[in-house]
Amino acid sequence: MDDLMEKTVLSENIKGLADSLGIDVLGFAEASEFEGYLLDHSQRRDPSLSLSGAKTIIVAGIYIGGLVLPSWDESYMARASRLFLSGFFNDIVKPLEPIAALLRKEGYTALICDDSKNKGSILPLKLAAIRAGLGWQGKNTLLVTKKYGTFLALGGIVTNANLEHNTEEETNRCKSCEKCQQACPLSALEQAHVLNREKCLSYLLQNDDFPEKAKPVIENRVMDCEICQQVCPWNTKHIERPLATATTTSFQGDIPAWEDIYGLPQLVKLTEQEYGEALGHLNTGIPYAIFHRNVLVAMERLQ
Ligand code: B12
Repeated sequence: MDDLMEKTVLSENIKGLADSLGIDVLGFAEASEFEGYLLDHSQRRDPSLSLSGAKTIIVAGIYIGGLVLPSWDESYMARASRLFLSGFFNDIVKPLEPIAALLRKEGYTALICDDSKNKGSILPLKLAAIRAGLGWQGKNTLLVTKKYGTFLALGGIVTNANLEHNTEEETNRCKSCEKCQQACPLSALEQAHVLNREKCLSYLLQNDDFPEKAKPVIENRVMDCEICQQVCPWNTKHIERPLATATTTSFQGDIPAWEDIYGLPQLVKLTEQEYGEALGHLNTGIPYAIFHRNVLVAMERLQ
């Protein structure tokens, strides 16, 4: 097989495999552009993610729009983001393993971006997704797609296989809309497309210092904030009527159990060990002390 043919066949095989794995979107970005970025071995970067010799970044997205806790608008229920509930908090790993295995079987390298294991080894997935043609960057900084809005968890594989790279990026369709910027209660998006993370509630909920001024806006959120996604017009249809996809369907089977766990009175009683048993499979890396602190803050308004 000549090189061109091999590239087409392998690209198609990967897309077919992704479909069968329940991956909702997949694209190929040229790797060279990311090289300087990833070879910067500052404290935040992991040398094992070095892009030397890499030709493609495969970017995958899994729709998480249907992952909503039942009755989370009730005061006693905790609220957590779709991303938190999805199990792909840092990035998608498990569903990408068969694709990495296929690449390796064909003699190529394949490194799955796994920030939960390699703390700080960051492949900029939103940018890679845009280069791979999956969507555009919203003013809330997130990847927005016509079909799934912002409700996609992303993951990536760095490989030396030369696949069919996307050449045309999506048009940015945010136009003059500033709803996400206006809705953020802590003004974390004052500048469009730039997140001031010290002001982002999702960030504050993951860190040691929780400022007093953030308390009135936490409401029943114990993990992550979705305000800038809830107001996004591209998400309206998903909030009203989420699509049924492989991930949504498999999650829905578990809902009664989730409802038992996610009441604030139940959450506050979890010991560190029980927290690991109940929520460890979500693989968020959020320490128990921080989770427990969030539950206590969320409960302050119930008193
Ligand atoms: C750490 C992290 C956070 C942190 C800090 C984010 C930050 N910007 O500092 C916090 C906790 C705040 C956070 C919050 C959220 N996150 Co987050 N986060 C990540 C994670 C793990 C790493 C991102 C990161 O720190 N990057 C470093 C920053 C600085 O990089 P960056 O924003 O991509 O920008 C850099 C590049 O663009 C680069 N760059 C700029 N120009 C160029 C040009 C070239 C050529 C190159 C190579 C690079 C480059 O420079 C920038 C600065 O270094 C990613 C997963 C991943 N691997 O990407 C998820 C991720 C970005 N998060 C995600 C989500 C969903 C969220 C939340 C919405 C959570 C929620 N509530 O559901 C909120 C977002 C709020 C918001 N409006 O952004 C999703 C995004 C999905 C999507 N549709 O876009 C991701 C991809 C995780 C996932 N599993 O899907 N997150």
